[in-house]
Amino acid sequence: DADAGQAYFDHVMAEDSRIEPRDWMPDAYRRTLVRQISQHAHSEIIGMQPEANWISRAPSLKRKAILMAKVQDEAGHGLYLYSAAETLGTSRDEMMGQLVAGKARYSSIFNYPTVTWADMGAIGWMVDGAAICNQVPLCRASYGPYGRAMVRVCKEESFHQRQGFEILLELANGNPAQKQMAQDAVNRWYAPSLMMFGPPDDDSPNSKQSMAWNIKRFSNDELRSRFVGMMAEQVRVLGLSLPDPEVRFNEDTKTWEHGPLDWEEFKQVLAGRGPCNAQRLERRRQAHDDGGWVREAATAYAAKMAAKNEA
Ligand code: FAQ
Repeated sequence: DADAGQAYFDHVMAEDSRIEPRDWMPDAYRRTLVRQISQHAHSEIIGMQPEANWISRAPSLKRKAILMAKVQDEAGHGLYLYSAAETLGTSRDEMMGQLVAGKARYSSIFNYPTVTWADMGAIGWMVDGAAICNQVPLCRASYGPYGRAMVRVCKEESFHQRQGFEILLELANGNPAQKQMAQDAVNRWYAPSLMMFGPPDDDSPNSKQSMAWNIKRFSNDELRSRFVGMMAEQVRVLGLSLPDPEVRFNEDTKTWEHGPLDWEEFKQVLAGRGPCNAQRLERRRQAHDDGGWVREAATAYAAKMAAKNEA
C-alpha cells in the first residue's frame, strides 16, 4: 500500500540507495524523472544534427570515420535514455510525439549553428566537456536505470571530448588562419556551453526537490563553476583563450568564477526562438516521417512472430 511504499521510499532516500522500476515511488518523483530523462534523450537525438552537418565535409577519411562514430554514439545514448524513461511507464511513442510536436524541451546548446570545421572541435571539447561535468554525478542518481545508463554514456563522452580537444589542438598548432578558426569557435561556443547547466540557482525551480531526491547531486551553478575551472586549465594547453576576462579562481571561496551570461538569450532559445530551433525540429520531423516505413515493417513483423508463437 501507499503508506508502506512511502516508508520504503523515504528509507531508500535516507540510505542514499536506489529505487528500481517496480518499487513504489511518489508520482512527483516519477514525473520529474520522466521530464529530465526524456529531455536528456531528446537532446542526444537533436544533438546529432549540428555534427552530422559536417560528416560529408570532414577534412580527412580518419576525421570522417571518427565523427560518424561519435554521432552514432549519440543515437545510442538517446536510445538508452528512452529505454530508461520507458521503465517509468511513458512509452517511446509518446515521448517522440511530444518532441516532433514541438512540445518537449531539449538542450539549448543544439540550437546554435555549426559554421566551420573548428566547431566540431569546440563541440567535442566544450559541449561534451559540459555534458561530462553534469553527467558524472548523475551516475549516482537515485533511479537505478538512469544512473546505470549514465555510466556507459559518460565513458563514451570522454572519448568524444578528447577527439574534440585533439581537433582544436591540431588547428591551434596549424597556420594563423586555422588557429584563428579554432579561437573563433571557442569564442562562439563558450557562453552557450556554460548555459547548458541550466539557469542560475536562484532561478532554478526544480533543483531543490531534485537534490532532495538524490537525482541531482550538485546545483547548476556549482557544476558550471567546476566546468569553467576545467576549461581555464585546458585552454592553456591549446594555446587559445576563453572569451571571458572575468574567469578566475576565488581563493576565499575556493571556486571558479566567470563573467555575466546573457540569460535573456537563454530564455529566447528555450522559448523556441534560438538561431536554429525551427530548423532542428523540422529536420527531426522529416527524419521521423521518413522512418515511418521502418516502424510499420517492424510492427508487422512483431505481430507475425507473435501469431506464429501462439500457433
Ligand atoms: N536547455 O529548474 P531547472 C548531451 C529547463 S548533453 C534547455 O534548473 P533541472 C550530450 C529545465 O528543463 C545535454 N532547457 O531544471 C551531447 C526546466 O524546464 P521544465 C543534455 C533547460 O531539470 C553532447 C527549466 O529550464 N543533458 O546531450 C536547460 O533541475 C554533444 C528550469 O531549470 C541533460 O539533459 C538547457 N540548457 O536542471 C550530445 C542532462 N537548462 O522541464 C550531442 C540531464 C534548464 O521545468 C553532442 N539534465 N532547462 O519545463 C539535467 O541535469 C537537468 O535537467 C538540467 C536542468 C541541469 C539540464
